[in-house]
Amino acid sequence: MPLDIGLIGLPNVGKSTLFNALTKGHAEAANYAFCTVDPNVGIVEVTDDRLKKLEMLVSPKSCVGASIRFVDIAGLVRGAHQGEGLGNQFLGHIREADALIHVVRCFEHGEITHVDGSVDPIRDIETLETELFLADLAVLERAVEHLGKVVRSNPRSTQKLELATVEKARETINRGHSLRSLSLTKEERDALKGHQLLTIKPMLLLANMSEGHDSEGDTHYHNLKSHFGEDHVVPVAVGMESELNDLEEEDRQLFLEELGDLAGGVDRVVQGGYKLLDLVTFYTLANDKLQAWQLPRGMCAPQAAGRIHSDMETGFIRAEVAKYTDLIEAGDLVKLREIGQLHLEGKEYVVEDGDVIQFLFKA
Ligand SMILES: Nc1nc2c(ncn2[C@@H]2O[C@H](COP(=O)(O)OP(=O)(O)OP(=O)(O)O)[C@@H](O)[C@H]2O)c(=O)[nH]1
Ligand SMILES: [Mg+2]
Repeated sequence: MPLDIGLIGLPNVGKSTLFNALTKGHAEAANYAFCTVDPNVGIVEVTDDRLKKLEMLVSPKSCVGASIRFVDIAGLVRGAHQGEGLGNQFLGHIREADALIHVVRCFEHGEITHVDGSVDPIRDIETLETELFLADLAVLERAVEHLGKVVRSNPRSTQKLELATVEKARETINRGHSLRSLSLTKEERDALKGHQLLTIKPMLLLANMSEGHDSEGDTHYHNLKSHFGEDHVVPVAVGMESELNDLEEEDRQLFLEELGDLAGGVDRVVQGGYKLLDLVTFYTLANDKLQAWQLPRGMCAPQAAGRIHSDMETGFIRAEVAKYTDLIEAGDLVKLREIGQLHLEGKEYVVEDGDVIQFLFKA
């Protein structure tokens, strides 16, 4: 199951251009609002140096990287939660996303229309966040009403915790805070899962920068960083990044030099997503197939096995774990076993970034 990331933002800010840069695709991107109507979906394999080194070491028959599914939706406008623009119905397309990338226009360009007439990233973020808040509020109001009836008719209902949690969430939104800011127990988090709320999703801000600008000297980017914190904002010259895909190698190098510290934007988006979601990567080698997988940090070996197949989680017996650096140093798994660095781990083992794991499970 790839990681699922939804691209959101006001109309005409560069979401589809970013989608094309990420997926090397050709979704329509043009200078008018609501250019995108049907969502674009693309799956991208994550570039991973460790996977390349492991592949060279073990020469498997096949090698599969971890992947991310990007969904590019229509621009949202003020009133989207009430069905303005195309927004409302399209919010549905990102309800299942694991995380959101909010594309914010920082680039100045007289000919590219801005729906609100000027470039003002902080205002734009507030406009969009308000729509997400109101969309969540509508879902929560309905849930409180429905669950309230269920619990009143059966005071011993198992949905009591769910009602208390949706009430708590509604209160948070009413106080003007996103659900991201709410600290929840695992049970409460599970209780909210089915409601597919939007402001609970981790969100990365992507500052779409003017080309030829060094990011540090850009006032819009600077404001965003000081307002939201450096880790939450990734600067990318989206227009230039999308053009890179169509260039010959020599021109590419020239282009990258011109991009200066903004180069490598697409990789930074992926890295930013991993950091935001606090993911680790682990590797498996089975049936001559080397594969990379993503897992939220802190998860145990059976849950890692569950990423591959649910039967492997339920039937989990133990895991044989090699540390990436040990394996590269030793040269192969047989040698690693000989020197006692292949570790047998049980159900409680917390998977670490870079682990190469073989699972033993009851079929
Ligand atoms: N100068 C400049 N233009 C850009 C940049 N990114 C996108 N554009 C242009 O802005 C216009 C809108 O880009 P899209 O990618 O279609 O925007 P969108 O957010 O998908 O728009 P909707 O689908 O209408 O919501 C296009 O003409 C792009 O070429 C950028 O970084 N710099
Ligand atoms: Mg678009």
